[in-house]
Amino acid sequence: MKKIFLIFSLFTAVFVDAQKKNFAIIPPGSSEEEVIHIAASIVPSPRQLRWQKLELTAFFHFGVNTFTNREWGTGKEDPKIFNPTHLDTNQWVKVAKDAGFKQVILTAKHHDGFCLWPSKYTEHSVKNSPWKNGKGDVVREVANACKKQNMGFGIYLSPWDRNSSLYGSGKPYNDYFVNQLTELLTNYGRIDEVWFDGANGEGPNGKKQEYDFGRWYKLIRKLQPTAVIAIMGPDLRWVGTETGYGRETEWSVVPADNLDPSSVASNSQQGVAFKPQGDMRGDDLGSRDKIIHAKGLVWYPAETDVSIRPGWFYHPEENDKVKSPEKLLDIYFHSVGRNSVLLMNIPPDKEGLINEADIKNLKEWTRLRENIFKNNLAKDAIITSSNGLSKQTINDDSYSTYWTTKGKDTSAVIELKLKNKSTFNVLMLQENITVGQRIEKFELDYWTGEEWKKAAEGTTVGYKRLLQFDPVATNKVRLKILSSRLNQTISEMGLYNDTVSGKK
Ligand code: FUL
Repeated sequence: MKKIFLIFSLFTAVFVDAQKKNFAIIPPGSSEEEVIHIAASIVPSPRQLRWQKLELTAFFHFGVNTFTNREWGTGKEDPKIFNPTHLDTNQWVKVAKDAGFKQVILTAKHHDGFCLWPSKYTEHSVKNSPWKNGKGDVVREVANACKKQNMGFGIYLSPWDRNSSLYGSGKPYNDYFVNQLTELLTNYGRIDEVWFDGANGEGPNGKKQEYDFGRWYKLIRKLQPTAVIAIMGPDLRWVGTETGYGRETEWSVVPADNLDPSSVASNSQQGVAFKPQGDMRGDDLGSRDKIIHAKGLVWYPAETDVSIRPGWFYHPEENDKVKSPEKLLDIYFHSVGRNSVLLMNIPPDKEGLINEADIKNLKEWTRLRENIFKNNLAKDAIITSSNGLSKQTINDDSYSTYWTTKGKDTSAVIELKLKNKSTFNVLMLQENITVGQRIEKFELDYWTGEEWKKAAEGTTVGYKRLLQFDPVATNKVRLKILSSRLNQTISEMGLYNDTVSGKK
């Protein structure tokens, strides 16, 4: 009997797992409640989940602009200007790793069309530069440094190419782009992220280039199936600003009305059934109001990009304008702490090194973060919950174990009796997104000795939510989950004392 039960459970687990998808087409005539339940059951694809857990990724903008002191090159640069004197990609990757970044993305080709690798398909590249007598390959050096230091590696390949005479010609340019993409996806080992930005200028013939995104996505899925495709891609969306600040209410499930059933059937194995559409910059992309009339829904999480300096490329006159450690900390709270991954740009200088000014601020930022988050005051708390299961897992330091409630319970109270009376001003919450993103409204209360008082309140949680509030001193708190789309999960909960930021 036990055996039969086990086989049945395994079958159900596999069956239920097979149902878990990162998109859904809403059956016509679905009730509001049915739509909300479908939304709550959409989960990230394995590649999206891996990416979300990175939390911090770094951008390296480097190329001819580094030498011309521009932000956007014209494509008419002489390749001979590219000549870093002390290029050391191990230093770049080490600086990023020491600051807690888990992956880096290199601008293999920016809008100027200059390739940091010796592409066979253009003369506008490192092969015609004096650097290493034209025998160098920056893409290879960064890829190797990442392998050596166990870091993820991604490429930025600008669709807009101001150098190529084919730009604006339609298919011939798309062929050229596919050739370059193929070089990058086949010659450098594992690629973890491919970043396409949206800039699309005029070609030399005055025509606009129509990008064949569908063809590019299929190529990436074929050659690098574990890579996420970002921004102008189906896996990650741009948060909508370049400030480093994400949305207060950040849903990873958003409407996708262009999910067409026939392309879902033929393309979903490759994960390219969804093509981004519309403006994703509003304040609210995924609330009930936004999704109840959707024809389709998709897991499409936000990536928050920002530069540590005013520009994306290195400019010597900005050495004293590197963002301060306190500013970087504020950005961390409002990006990683708002259900997003932070992609921070740290541009190498003309020598081919990360500048001391950036290193100094990154080091201090890292020290501040470590100081705040090393001591979880909820660690040894005694936990009780009104209606929850596995409550002891919310402070066990393991993301995969989680507290949850039964099917229809969409509100709950979790009480924590702390080991000692403590002072804190930061709450950290994590939902287990392998189950879905569900929490819509929560509140943190603390016990004054006589009564419960509200310390903070929030809306979405998602992979990670950090909330800052006025310091409270107490030995008892309660987390009230006031509204959720289905039974909610909490993987981890933390309470911390931040003496740097103050109230936000
Ligand atoms: C934008 C580009 O135009 C900027 O130069 C930079 O690369 C940024 C990350 O994306 O679209």
